[in-house]
Amino acid sequence: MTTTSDGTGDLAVGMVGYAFMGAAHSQAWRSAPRFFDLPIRPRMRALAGRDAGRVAAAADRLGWESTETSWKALVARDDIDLVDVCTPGDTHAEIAIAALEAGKHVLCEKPLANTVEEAEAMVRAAEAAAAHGVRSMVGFTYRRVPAIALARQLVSEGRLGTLHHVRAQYLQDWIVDPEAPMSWRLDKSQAGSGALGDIGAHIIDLAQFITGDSIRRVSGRLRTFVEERPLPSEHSGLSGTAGTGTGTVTVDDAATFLAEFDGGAMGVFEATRFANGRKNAIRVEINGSAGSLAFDFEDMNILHFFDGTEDAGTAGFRRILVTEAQHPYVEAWWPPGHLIGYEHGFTHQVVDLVNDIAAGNDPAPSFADGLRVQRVLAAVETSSDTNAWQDIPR
Ligand code: SOE
Repeated sequence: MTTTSDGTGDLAVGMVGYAFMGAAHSQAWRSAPRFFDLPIRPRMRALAGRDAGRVAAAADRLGWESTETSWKALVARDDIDLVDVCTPGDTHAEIAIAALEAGKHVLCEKPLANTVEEAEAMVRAAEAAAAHGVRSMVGFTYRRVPAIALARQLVSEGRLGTLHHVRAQYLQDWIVDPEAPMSWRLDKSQAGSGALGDIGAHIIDLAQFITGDSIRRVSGRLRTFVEERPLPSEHSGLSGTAGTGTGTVTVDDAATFLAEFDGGAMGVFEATRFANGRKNAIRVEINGSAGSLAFDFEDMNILHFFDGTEDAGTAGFRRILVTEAQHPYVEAWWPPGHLIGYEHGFTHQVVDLVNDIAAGNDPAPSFADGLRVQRVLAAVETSSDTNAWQDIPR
Protein backbone atom coordinates (compact mmCIF):
# COMPACT_ATOMS: atom_id res chain seq x y z
CA MET A 1 0.00 0.00 0.00
CA THR A 2 1.33 3.39 -0.86
CA THR A 3 2.09 6.04 1.72
CA THR A 4 0.03 9.12 1.01
CA SER A 5 1.03 12.64 2.05
CA ASP A 6 -1.60 13.13 4.73
CA GLY A 7 -1.70 9.56 6.05
CA THR A 8 -5.47 9.36 5.40
CA GLY A 9 -5.15 6.94 2.52
CA ASP A 10 -6.23 9.71 0.17
CA LEU A 11 -4.15 10.17 -2.98
CA ALA A 12 -3.70 13.93 -3.41
CA VAL A 13 -3.61 14.84 -7.09
CA GLY A 14 -2.17 18.02 -8.60
CA MET A 15 -2.86 18.69 -12.24
CA VAL A 16 -1.03 21.00 -14.65
CA GLY A 17 -3.16 22.40 -17.51
CA TYR A 18 -6.92 22.76 -17.74
CA ALA A 19 -7.95 22.91 -21.40
CA PHE A 20 -9.54 20.00 -23.30
CA MET A 21 -7.39 17.25 -21.78
CA GLY A 22 -7.42 18.92 -18.36
CA ALA A 23 -11.21 18.90 -18.38
CA ALA A 24 -11.29 15.25 -19.48
CA HIS A 25 -8.84 14.24 -16.73
CA SER A 26 -10.73 16.30 -14.13
CA GLN A 27 -13.98 14.47 -14.77
CA ALA A 28 -12.05 11.20 -14.49
CA TRP A 29 -10.59 12.08 -11.08
CA ARG A 30 -14.05 13.21 -10.00
CA SER A 31 -16.02 10.18 -11.13
CA ALA A 32 -13.54 7.31 -10.59
CA PRO A 33 -14.10 7.01 -6.81
CA ARG A 34 -17.83 7.52 -7.24
CA PHE A 35 -18.35 4.55 -9.57
CA PHE A 36 -15.41 2.24 -8.77
CA ASP A 37 -14.44 0.75 -5.45
CA LEU A 38 -10.89 2.10 -5.06
CA PRO A 39 -8.39 1.13 -2.36
CA ILE A 40 -7.24 4.74 -2.03
CA ARG A 41 -9.35 7.80 -2.73
CA PRO A 42 -8.12 10.42 -5.17
CA ARG A 43 -8.53 14.01 -3.98
CA MET A 44 -8.40 16.85 -6.48
CA ARG A 45 -6.06 18.96 -4.39
CA ALA A 46 -4.52 21.55 -6.70
CA LEU A 47 -4.65 22.82 -10.27
CA ALA A 48 -1.77 24.74 -11.86
CA GLY A 49 -1.88 27.21 -14.75
CA ARG A 50 -0.02 30.42 -15.54
CA ASP A 51 -2.94 32.88 -15.49
CA ALA A 52 -4.25 33.36 -11.92
CA GLY A 53 -7.76 34.37 -12.98
CA ARG A 54 -8.17 31.61 -15.55
CA VAL A 55 -6.79 28.87 -13.35
CA ALA A 56 -9.06 29.92 -10.46
CA ALA A 57 -12.10 29.86 -12.73
CA ALA A 58 -11.06 26.47 -14.13
CA ALA A 59 -10.49 25.04 -10.63
CA ASP A 60 -13.93 26.19 -9.60
CA ARG A 61 -15.59 24.76 -12.70
CA LEU A 62 -13.70 21.45 -12.73
CA GLY A 63 -13.70 20.80 -8.97
CA TRP A 64 -10.13 21.42 -7.72
CA GLU A 65 -9.53 22.50 -4.10
CA SER A 66 -6.74 25.04 -4.69
CA THR A 67 -4.59 26.59 -7.41
CA GLU A 68 -0.98 27.40 -8.25
CA THR A 69 0.29 29.72 -10.98
CA SER A 70 3.43 27.70 -11.64
CA TRP A 71 3.90 23.98 -12.11
CA LYS A 72 7.12 24.21 -10.08
CA ALA A 73 5.15 25.42 -7.06
CA LEU A 74 2.74 22.52 -7.53
CA VAL A 75 5.53 19.95 -7.74
CA ALA A 76 7.19 21.45 -4.62
CA ARG A 77 4.07 21.00 -2.47
CA ASP A 78 4.35 18.37 0.27
CA ASP A 79 0.64 17.68 0.14
CA ILE A 80 0.67 16.41 -3.47
CA ASP A 81 1.16 12.68 -4.16
CA LEU A 82 0.60 12.55 -7.90
CA VAL A 83 1.15 15.05 -10.72
CA ASP A 84 -1.10 14.81 -13.77
CA VAL A 85 0.51 16.51 -16.79
CA CYS A 86 -2.09 17.87 -19.26
CA THR A 87 0.04 20.47 -21.03
CA PRO A 88 1.37 20.69 -24.62
CA GLY A 89 4.15 18.21 -25.44
CA ASP A 90 7.07 20.64 -25.18
CA THR A 91 6.65 20.79 -21.38
CA HIS A 92 6.02 17.09 -20.64
CA ALA A 93 9.64 16.07 -20.07
CA GLU A 94 10.55 18.94 -17.74
CA ILE A 95 7.42 18.67 -15.59
CA ALA A 96 7.30 14.87 -15.44
CA ILE A 97 10.99 14.48 -14.61
CA ALA A 98 10.82 17.16 -11.88
CA ALA A 99 7.73 15.51 -10.39
CA LEU A 100 9.29 12.05 -10.42
CA GLU A 101 12.46 13.40 -8.81
CA ALA A 102 10.29 15.00 -6.13
CA GLY A 103 8.81 11.55 -5.42
CA LYS A 104 5.41 12.19 -7.01
CA HIS A 105 3.63 9.58 -9.12
CA VAL A 106 3.04 10.91 -12.65
CA LEU A 107 0.28 10.57 -15.22
CA CYS A 108 1.44 12.25 -18.45
CA GLU A 109 -0.70 12.99 -21.51
CA LYS A 110 0.33 11.53 -24.86
CA PRO A 111 2.47 11.59 -26.87
CA LEU A 112 4.98 11.10 -24.07
CA ALA A 113 7.28 13.85 -25.39
CA ASN A 114 8.17 15.81 -28.49
CA THR A 115 11.40 13.94 -29.23
CA VAL A 116 12.93 10.51 -28.67
CA GLU A 117 15.68 12.11 -26.55
CA GLU A 118 13.14 13.68 -24.18
CA ALA A 119 11.21 10.42 -23.99
CA GLU A 120 14.42 8.52 -23.17
CA ALA A 121 15.18 10.96 -20.34
CA MET A 122 11.64 10.46 -19.03
CA VAL A 123 12.05 6.69 -19.07
CA ARG A 124 15.31 6.99 -17.12
CA ALA A 125 13.58 9.20 -14.52
CA ALA A 126 10.61 6.83 -14.33
CA GLU A 127 12.83 3.79 -13.81
CA ALA A 128 14.88 5.55 -11.11
CA ALA A 129 11.67 6.63 -9.35
CA ALA A 130 10.10 3.17 -9.64
CA ALA A 131 12.95 1.82 -7.49
CA HIS A 132 11.45 3.97 -4.69
CA GLY A 133 7.85 2.94 -5.34
CA VAL A 134 7.00 5.99 -7.46
CA ARG A 135 4.75 5.06 -10.42
CA SER A 136 4.24 6.58 -13.85
CA MET A 137 1.83 6.14 -16.74
CA VAL A 138 1.37 7.73 -20.18
CA GLY A 139 -2.21 8.59 -21.12
CA PHE A 140 -3.04 6.44 -24.12
CA THR A 141 -6.60 6.46 -22.89
CA TYR A 142 -8.25 4.57 -25.77
CA ARG A 143 -6.72 1.36 -24.41
CA ARG A 144 -9.40 1.65 -21.73
CA VAL A 145 -12.38 1.66 -24.08
CA PRO A 146 -14.13 -1.63 -23.19
CA ALA A 147 -14.44 -2.75 -26.84
CA ILE A 148 -10.68 -2.20 -27.33
CA ALA A 149 -9.85 -4.06 -24.12
CA LEU A 150 -12.07 -6.90 -25.35
CA ALA A 151 -10.28 -6.86 -28.73
CA ARG A 152 -6.94 -7.32 -26.99
CA GLN A 153 -8.41 -10.14 -24.92
CA LEU A 154 -9.65 -11.97 -28.04
CA VAL A 155 -6.25 -11.65 -29.75
CA SER A 156 -4.36 -12.81 -26.65
CA GLU A 157 -6.70 -15.82 -26.32
CA GLY A 158 -5.72 -16.80 -29.88
CA ARG A 159 -9.22 -16.25 -31.32
CA LEU A 160 -7.73 -14.55 -34.40
CA GLY A 161 -4.90 -17.05 -34.89
CA THR A 162 -1.78 -15.78 -36.63
CA LEU A 163 -2.12 -12.09 -37.43
CA HIS A 164 -1.73 -11.06 -41.08
CA HIS A 165 -3.09 -7.53 -41.39
CA VAL A 166 -3.39 -4.52 -39.06
CA ARG A 167 -5.35 -1.62 -40.58
CA ALA A 168 -5.51 1.48 -38.38
CA GLN A 169 -6.88 4.94 -39.08
CA TYR A 170 -7.41 8.01 -36.93
CA LEU A 171 -9.60 10.41 -38.91
CA GLN A 172 -10.55 13.94 -37.83
CA ASP A 173 -11.54 17.04 -39.83
CA TRP A 174 -11.25 20.00 -37.44
CA ILE A 175 -8.84 21.98 -39.67
CA VAL A 176 -10.14 21.03 -43.11
CA ASP A 177 -11.35 24.65 -43.40
CA PRO A 178 -8.27 26.72 -44.44
CA GLU A 179 -9.68 29.56 -42.29
CA ALA A 180 -9.55 27.45 -39.12
CA PRO A 181 -7.07 29.36 -36.92
CA MET A 182 -3.62 28.46 -35.72
CA SER A 183 -3.31 26.72 -32.36
CA TRP A 184 -0.46 25.15 -30.40
CA ARG A 185 -1.27 21.83 -32.04
CA LEU A 186 -0.11 23.32 -35.39
CA ASP A 187 3.19 24.60 -33.99
CA LYS A 188 6.07 22.11 -34.11
CA SER A 189 7.94 23.81 -31.26
CA GLN A 190 5.02 23.09 -28.92
CA ALA A 191 3.41 19.97 -30.36
CA GLY A 192 6.44 18.13 -31.78
CA SER A 193 4.47 17.01 -34.84
CA GLY A 194 0.93 17.32 -36.17
CA ALA A 195 -1.59 14.60 -36.95
CA LEU A 196 1.26 12.11 -36.64
CA GLY A 197 2.04 12.68 -32.95
CA ASP A 198 -1.35 13.91 -31.81
CA ILE A 199 -3.55 11.15 -33.19
CA GLY A 200 -1.17 8.82 -35.07
CA ALA A 201 0.42 8.11 -31.67
CA HIS A 202 -2.90 6.70 -30.46
CA ILE A 203 -3.28 4.20 -33.30
CA ILE A 204 0.36 3.12 -33.02
CA ASP A 205 -0.20 2.42 -29.34
CA LEU A 206 -3.54 0.70 -29.99
CA ALA A 207 -2.10 -1.50 -32.72
CA GLN A 208 0.77 -2.63 -30.48
CA PHE A 209 -1.57 -3.00 -27.48
CA ILE A 210 -4.23 -5.07 -29.24
CA THR A 211 -1.78 -7.32 -31.08
CA GLY A 212 0.71 -7.60 -28.22
CA ASP A 213 3.30 -7.19 -30.98
CA SER A 214 5.83 -4.47 -31.88
CA ILE A 215 6.30 -2.49 -35.07
CA ARG A 216 9.80 -3.18 -36.39
CA ARG A 217 9.99 -0.98 -39.51
CA VAL A 218 7.99 1.72 -41.25
CA SER A 219 7.72 3.59 -44.53
CA GLY A 220 5.85 6.87 -44.20
CA ARG A 221 4.67 10.05 -45.84
CA LEU A 222 3.70 13.35 -44.16
CA ARG A 223 1.77 16.18 -45.80
CA THR A 224 0.78 19.72 -44.85
CA PHE A 225 -2.18 20.82 -47.00
CA VAL A 226 -2.60 24.35 -45.59
CA GLU A 227 0.65 26.10 -44.69
CA GLU A 228 -0.62 29.54 -43.63
CA ARG A 229 -3.58 30.09 -41.30
CA PRO A 230 -5.21 33.02 -39.48
CA LEU A 231 -3.90 33.67 -36.00
CA PRO A 232 -6.50 32.93 -33.31
CA SER A 233 -8.49 35.80 -31.78
CA GLU A 234 -7.20 34.77 -28.35
CA HIS A 235 -6.88 31.46 -26.52
CA SER A 236 -7.66 28.84 -29.16
CA GLY A 237 -8.56 25.19 -28.79
CA LEU A 238 -9.92 22.73 -31.35
CA SER A 239 -12.62 25.23 -32.33
CA GLY A 240 -11.00 28.66 -31.87
CA THR A 241 -12.04 31.76 -33.82
CA ALA A 242 -9.79 33.58 -36.29
CA GLY A 243 -8.27 36.95 -35.38
CA THR A 244 -6.02 39.21 -37.47
CA GLY A 245 -2.76 38.25 -39.15
CA THR A 246 -1.57 34.82 -40.19
CA GLY A 247 0.84 32.23 -38.88
CA THR A 248 2.76 29.38 -40.47
CA VAL A 249 1.76 25.78 -39.85
CA THR A 250 4.94 23.89 -39.00
CA VAL A 251 3.52 20.39 -38.58
CA ASP A 252 1.93 17.73 -40.78
CA ASP A 253 -1.82 17.80 -41.44
CA ALA A 254 -1.82 14.13 -42.40
CA ALA A 255 0.44 11.12 -42.05
CA THR A 256 0.31 7.72 -43.72
CA PHE A 257 2.65 4.82 -43.25
CA LEU A 258 3.18 1.15 -43.92
CA ALA A 259 4.51 -1.00 -41.10
CA GLU A 260 5.87 -4.46 -40.50
CA PHE A 261 5.41 -6.15 -37.14
CA ASP A 262 7.89 -8.46 -35.41
CA GLY A 263 5.35 -11.29 -35.66
CA GLY A 264 5.05 -10.89 -39.45
CA ALA A 265 1.80 -8.90 -39.72
CA MET A 266 1.59 -6.09 -42.30
CA GLY A 267 0.29 -2.72 -41.10
CA VAL A 268 -1.34 0.21 -42.92
CA PHE A 269 -1.75 3.39 -40.85
CA GLU A 270 -3.41 6.74 -41.60
CA ALA A 271 -3.75 9.76 -39.30
CA THR A 272 -5.35 12.90 -40.67
CA ARG A 273 -7.10 16.11 -39.65
CA PHE A 274 -8.49 16.47 -43.18
CA ALA A 275 -10.95 13.55 -43.40
CA ASN A 276 -13.95 15.78 -44.09
CA GLY A 277 -16.95 14.55 -42.12
CA ARG A 278 -14.97 12.24 -39.83
CA LYS A 279 -14.87 13.78 -36.37
CA ASN A 280 -13.08 11.23 -34.21
CA ALA A 281 -13.07 8.01 -36.22
CA ILE A 282 -10.50 5.63 -34.79
CA ARG A 283 -10.77 2.54 -36.92
CA VAL A 284 -8.85 -0.62 -36.33
CA GLU A 285 -9.31 -3.82 -38.31
CA ILE A 286 -7.19 -6.89 -37.71
CA ASN A 287 -7.25 -10.02 -39.84
CA GLY A 288 -5.76 -13.29 -38.64
CA SER A 289 -5.73 -16.91 -39.77
CA ALA A 290 -8.66 -17.80 -37.49
CA GLY A 291 -10.72 -14.62 -37.54
CA SER A 292 -10.94 -10.85 -37.72
CA LEU A 293 -12.05 -7.92 -35.62
CA ALA A 294 -13.03 -4.37 -36.43
CA PHE A 295 -13.66 -1.27 -34.31
CA ASP A 296 -14.66 2.35 -34.98
CA PHE A 297 -14.61 4.86 -32.12
CA GLU A 298 -17.58 6.72 -33.65
CA ASP A 299 -19.55 3.60 -32.60
CA MET A 300 -17.37 2.87 -29.59
CA ASN A 301 -19.60 0.44 -27.70
CA ILE A 302 -19.46 -2.07 -30.59
CA LEU A 303 -16.76 -4.59 -31.50
CA HIS A 304 -17.15 -6.51 -34.76
CA PHE A 305 -15.77 -10.04 -34.58
CA PHE A 306 -15.56 -12.68 -37.31
CA ASP A 307 -14.89 -16.20 -36.08
CA GLY A 308 -13.41 -18.06 -39.05
CA THR A 309 -13.72 -21.40 -37.25
CA GLU A 310 -17.52 -21.32 -37.47
CA ASP A 311 -19.46 -23.12 -40.19
CA ALA A 312 -19.01 -21.14 -43.43
CA GLY A 313 -22.75 -21.28 -44.10
CA THR A 314 -23.60 -19.20 -41.07
CA ALA A 315 -20.32 -17.50 -40.18
CA GLY A 316 -20.19 -13.72 -40.54
CA PHE A 317 -19.08 -10.61 -38.73
CA ARG A 318 -20.83 -10.50 -35.37
CA ARG A 319 -21.68 -7.11 -33.85
CA ILE A 320 -20.87 -7.41 -30.14
CA LEU A 321 -22.49 -4.78 -27.95
CA VAL A 322 -19.73 -4.39 -25.35
CA THR A 323 -21.98 -3.46 -22.44
CA GLU A 324 -22.26 -6.72 -20.49
CA ALA A 325 -21.09 -6.86 -16.88
CA GLN A 326 -18.47 -9.43 -17.91
CA HIS A 327 -16.87 -7.00 -20.35
CA PRO A 328 -13.81 -5.00 -19.19
CA TYR A 329 -14.71 -2.00 -16.95
CA VAL A 330 -18.44 -2.21 -17.72
CA GLU A 331 -19.81 -3.63 -14.47
CA ALA A 332 -19.23 -0.37 -12.59
CA TRP A 333 -21.50 1.56 -14.96
CA TRP A 334 -24.96 0.90 -16.36
CA PRO A 335 -27.11 -2.14 -17.18
CA PRO A 336 -26.48 -3.84 -20.58
CA GLY A 337 -27.19 -1.63 -23.57
CA HIS A 338 -26.88 1.63 -21.60
CA LEU A 339 -23.94 3.04 -23.47
CA ILE A 340 -20.79 4.78 -22.30
CA GLY A 341 -18.78 7.53 -24.04
CA TYR A 342 -15.47 9.30 -24.66
CA GLU A 343 -14.94 10.36 -21.05
CA HIS A 344 -15.21 6.85 -19.62
CA GLY A 345 -11.81 5.84 -21.05
CA PHE A 346 -10.23 8.58 -18.94
CA THR A 347 -12.03 7.34 -15.84
CA HIS A 348 -10.84 3.78 -16.47
CA GLN A 349 -7.29 5.12 -16.89
CA VAL A 350 -7.43 6.73 -13.45
CA VAL A 351 -8.99 3.59 -11.93
CA ASP A 352 -6.20 1.37 -13.25
CA LEU A 353 -3.52 3.85 -12.18
CA VAL A 354 -4.88 4.20 -8.63
CA ASN A 355 -5.23 0.42 -8.27
CA ASP A 356 -1.64 -0.08 -9.45
CA ILE A 357 -0.31 2.59 -7.08
CA ALA A 358 -2.14 0.98 -4.16
CA ALA A 359 -0.94 -2.50 -5.09
CA GLY A 360 2.64 -1.37 -5.76
CA ASN A 361 2.49 -2.44 -9.42
CA ASP A 362 4.02 -0.67 -12.40
CA PRO A 363 1.12 0.70 -14.46
CA ALA A 364 0.71 0.32 -18.23
CA PRO A 365 1.19 1.99 -20.60
CA SER A 366 4.51 2.83 -18.97
CA PHE A 367 6.86 5.61 -20.02
CA ALA A 368 8.82 2.84 -21.78
CA ASP A 369 5.68 2.07 -23.81
CA GLY A 370 5.45 5.80 -24.58
CA LEU A 371 9.06 5.73 -25.79
CA ARG A 372 8.27 2.79 -28.11
CA VAL A 373 5.56 4.89 -29.73
CA GLN A 374 7.89 7.92 -29.86
CA ARG A 375 10.45 5.87 -31.77
CA VAL A 376 7.85 4.87 -34.34
CA LEU A 377 6.78 8.52 -34.74
CA ALA A 378 10.39 9.59 -35.29
CA ALA A 379 10.97 6.78 -37.79
CA VAL A 380 7.88 7.78 -39.80
CA GLU A 381 9.18 11.38 -39.99
CA THR A 382 12.64 10.26 -41.06
CA SER A 383 11.16 7.89 -43.60
CA SER A 384 9.07 10.69 -45.08
CA ASP A 385 12.16 12.91 -45.31
CA THR A 386 14.41 10.23 -46.80
CA ASN A 387 11.97 8.17 -48.91
CA ALA A 388 13.33 5.04 -47.26
CA TRP A 389 12.10 2.35 -44.88
CA GLN A 390 13.26 2.96 -41.31
CA ASP A 391 13.92 0.31 -38.66
CA ILE A 392 12.66 1.07 -35.15
CA PRO A 393 15.60 1.04 -32.72
CA ARG A 394 15.19 -1.14 -29.62
C1 SOE B 1 -7.06 16.46 -30.85
O1 SOE B 1 -6.77 15.89 -32.06
C2 SOE B 1 -7.40 15.43 -29.78
O2 SOE B 1 -7.88 16.15 -28.69
C3 SOE B 1 -6.21 14.61 -29.31
O3 SOE B 1 -5.18 15.43 -28.80
C4 SOE B 1 -6.67 13.62 -28.25
O4 SOE B 1 -5.60 12.81 -27.83
C5 SOE B 1 -7.82 12.78 -28.82
O5 SOE B 1 -8.35 11.97 -27.80
C6 SOE B 1 -8.92 13.63 -29.35
O6 SOE B 1 -8.42 14.55 -30.26
